[in-house]
Amino acid sequence: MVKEEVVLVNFWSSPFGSRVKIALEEKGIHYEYKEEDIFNKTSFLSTINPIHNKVPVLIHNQRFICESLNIVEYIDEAWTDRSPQFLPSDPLHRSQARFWADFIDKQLYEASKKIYRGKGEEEQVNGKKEVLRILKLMEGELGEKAFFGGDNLGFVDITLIPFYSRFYTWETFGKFSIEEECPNLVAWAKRCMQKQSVANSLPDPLKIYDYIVSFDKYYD
Ligand code: GSH
Repeated sequence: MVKEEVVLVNFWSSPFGSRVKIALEEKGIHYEYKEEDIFNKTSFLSTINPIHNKVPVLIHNQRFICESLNIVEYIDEAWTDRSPQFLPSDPLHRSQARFWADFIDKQLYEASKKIYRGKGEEEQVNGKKEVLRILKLMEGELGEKAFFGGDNLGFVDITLIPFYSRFYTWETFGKFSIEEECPNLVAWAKRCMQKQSVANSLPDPLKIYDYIVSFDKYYD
């Protein structure tokens, strides 16, 4: 059997890259990890992701797949014989999972940046309000389920959980407690962290905090 080439090109702090790591680990796919310094990008990155020039990028047998959610879907489909399936088979449930993943993707990161990069108190307070609104909506969507995917980690879980390692930074900058505001969501996050795939893929929250305070570029 010919050995498959699976390489993840990523930057250690990236919540987007963590999604890909979780997906690969959940399916038990062996991969090589290549760190790309996003402050000093290689020309290789522009070859494998010419449109966005960002990480993560997955290389699978010399094909380049970009954009984290697109990569997670690719992994689900390219290794469809491996469980678990991240997206449900029912078209309605599939579209709902994609809807929530898209919602998180479009809103959470941008809102959270205002908490630690906001210019002035007003923007910071707005960022905090927006983050809590999003997290509360997600808590409502989770309801009584163990995971967004039901009994197993699914597409929405993989999309959202990487941000858990940023909760400490948001809370410290914003002076609030996510656990007080969204206890069920934090219980869900702790449940996710019990999975090896998640625990192995998320950066240390204190390291993220130190990293974010250590520079003022609009990068993270
Ligand atoms: N929508 C992209 C995804 O989901 O993969 C976002 C990727 C992204 O923003 N990556 C950051 C990056 O490569 C690292 S967290 N930044 C470098 C840059 O913006 O030039």
